[in-house]
Amino acid sequence: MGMLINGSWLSNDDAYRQHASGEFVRPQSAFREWVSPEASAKYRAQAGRYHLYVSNACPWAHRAILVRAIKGLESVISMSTVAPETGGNGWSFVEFQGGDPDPVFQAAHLHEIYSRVRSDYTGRATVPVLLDKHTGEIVNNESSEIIRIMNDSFNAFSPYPDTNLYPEHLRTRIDEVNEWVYATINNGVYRAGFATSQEKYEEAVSALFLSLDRIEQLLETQDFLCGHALTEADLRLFPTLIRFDCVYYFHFKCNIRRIADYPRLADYVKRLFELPGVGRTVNFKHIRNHYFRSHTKLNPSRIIPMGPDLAAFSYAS
Ligand SMILES: N[C@@H](CCC(=O)N[C@@H](CS)C(=O)NCC(=O)O)C(=O)O
Repeated sequence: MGMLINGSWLSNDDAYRQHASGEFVRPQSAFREWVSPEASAKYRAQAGRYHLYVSNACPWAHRAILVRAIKGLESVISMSTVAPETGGNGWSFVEFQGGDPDPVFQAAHLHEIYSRVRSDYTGRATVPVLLDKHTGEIVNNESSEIIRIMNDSFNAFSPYPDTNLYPEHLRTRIDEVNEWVYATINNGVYRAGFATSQEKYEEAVSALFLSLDRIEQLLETQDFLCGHALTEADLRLFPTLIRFDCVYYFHFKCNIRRIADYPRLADYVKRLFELPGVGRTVNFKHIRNHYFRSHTKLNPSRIIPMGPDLAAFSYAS
């Protein structure tokens, strides 16, 4: 995939990705500024000022795509998607099929935007990215924060200002759920898939299925992860669940059970999929293309499996 070292692109970054124990460890995101509704803020919430770079394949970017849709911010925050496949240049706008051209800098690859914004940047060129078109700066590249920015700071422009995905009275509960869902499910599937030791793989898969079992049980008495209302906790879980049976089960060897084997979880995914605006955020073509054609160590033939049948997740466009 490659990464930036002091502003220069290194296309083979194996030495930086491998961890001696065989464990996959996700690096921290580097850009952590905030957009605020305050008139005096450096990054003030304004319609048309910010751009979101996403990949339709990426579960972290999917969180941002979902919150943008649910808050009705499509005409307020512009968005473009990178091509689903990645190669030695990482995420690209032009190299592979299926991406949008970069509407802001006309860059060919996402890493060019990172090094342009910070000329000595060392780290990965990840999606999602929230960019300020006025200053040309990256405001934030951490999905868990980008979704809070969109939930809180753009209410003056949102047709749904009362939709609050992180309400005060549920914060402790949401934070607590997010913590174990992130560690064992969102990042857990990657810890399983990218483990290079049997022990670390088994650790990740065991924790993953304990958490899925736990959610199956939770859903016996409640409709959503934190009770009877939709919160950001559900929108952080959904991107992993919708990719599970078609990618993670097989590609990341998370194959103890499918989501389809859990009656309540399966129903929960379908209910979330059918919420207004959600179905059209799911792009199985990009999802399959990305994982099966980009991770050549896991799938050297780059053949995309035909199954499973995803007819249940079609939507009227
Ligand atoms: N913590 C980040 C993680 C983002 C992330 O890892 N995105 C992946 C795509 S699924 C990426 O762009 N990876 C490129 C790389 O690691 O070089 C977030 O939640 O926003």
